[in-house]
Amino acid sequence: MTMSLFDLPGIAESWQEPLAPGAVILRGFATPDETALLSALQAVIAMAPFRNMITPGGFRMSVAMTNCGSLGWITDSTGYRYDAIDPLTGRQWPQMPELFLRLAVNAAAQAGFTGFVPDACLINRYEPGARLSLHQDKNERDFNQPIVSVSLGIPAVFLFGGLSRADKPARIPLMHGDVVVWGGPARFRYHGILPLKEDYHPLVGEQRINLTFRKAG
Ligand code: MD6
Ligand code: FE
Repeated sequence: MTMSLFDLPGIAESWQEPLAPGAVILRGFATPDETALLSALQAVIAMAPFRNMITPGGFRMSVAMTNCGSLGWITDSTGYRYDAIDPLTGRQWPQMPELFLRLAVNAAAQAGFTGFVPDACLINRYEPGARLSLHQDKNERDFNQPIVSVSLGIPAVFLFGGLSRADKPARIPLMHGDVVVWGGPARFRYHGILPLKEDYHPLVGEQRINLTFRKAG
């Protein structure tokens, strides 16, 4: 019998691409779980629908968001923060699906961050034209903890800058199944997403879903 490398589940279809000190792309890491991830996502958004939040500056975000886990990231006219209650429903955010947690823990470990246990999963939905302007992630309590970011659906161009907003960002394509793990010296790098181009993904349709896992509290 001849066995191809690509018959080895969980190994050959995923590879690491260093992005910067403290940041790595695990290409295709989430692909083996794509179907189960998307059905768990459906259950979450049935309880906590996507919505376009308002920035402290008064702008409606083009990216629609929701959360799962014990804490959720929100923005409104008073600022950015994590909260245990979904302001839209008045209830706690849905529990983080066990598969989400396992994927995030395994991705972090693969990147060298052992002991990462996220309590927050921010779920972003990009439709064509939606974008995320350059920002730093600074609302979490423990900056020694990394962030794990999972891309599903149509491709996006990730802007990956430096520690100053003025640093010219690199443009990194992120595809369905890619996972970025980001911490240590990369934790405060500016980053964003260019306006999404129209495209179609057979499982996800004309959109990109991003899951970002954090230890927020
Ligand atoms: C996105 N991601 O990929 C937006 N933040 O849709 C982020 O803002 C992000 O991917 C911190 C670490 C990784 C990320
Ligand atoms: Fe971010």
